[in-house]
Amino acid sequence: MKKKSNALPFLISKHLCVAVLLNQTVSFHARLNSNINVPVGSTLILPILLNNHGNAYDGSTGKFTAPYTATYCFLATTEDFINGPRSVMALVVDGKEVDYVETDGPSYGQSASVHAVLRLTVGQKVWLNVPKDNNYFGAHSTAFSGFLVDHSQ
Ligand SMILES: [Ca+2]
Repeated sequence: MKKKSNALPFLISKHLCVAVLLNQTVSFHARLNSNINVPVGSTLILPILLNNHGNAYDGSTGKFTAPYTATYCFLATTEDFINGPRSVMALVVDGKEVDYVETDGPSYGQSASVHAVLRLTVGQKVWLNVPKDNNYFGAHSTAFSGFLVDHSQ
């Protein structure tokens, strides 16, 4: 007797899983709208949202909240373009620093970037912290981006 194939139910199940995952995407790109000084210990808030697919980035608090347990990529770049102040920022997860950069104080026109590919659980928050004072962030060159890489467990 020929054994009954399980191929069709498997394919239907796989197709439904893929369809669900295709809708579980998230990405954002946020930038400044003016040159700003930020007090030490503050969150660097980027209120202009060129993209916020999935609404995971909050432009009023500057924080990204992981909507799914997944792997995400984050990047942020800044520039100070006056002598004296520097641009200092740290990428943090739930307040814990994972990357840090600063530009040179006496110079100007220097850029610096933080980036990370992170495995996050649903609800974890990622943002840019300003760990030192005497900062200057240029509007035309300061941006924060992130996107979901994959859902694999
Ligand atoms: Ca400077």
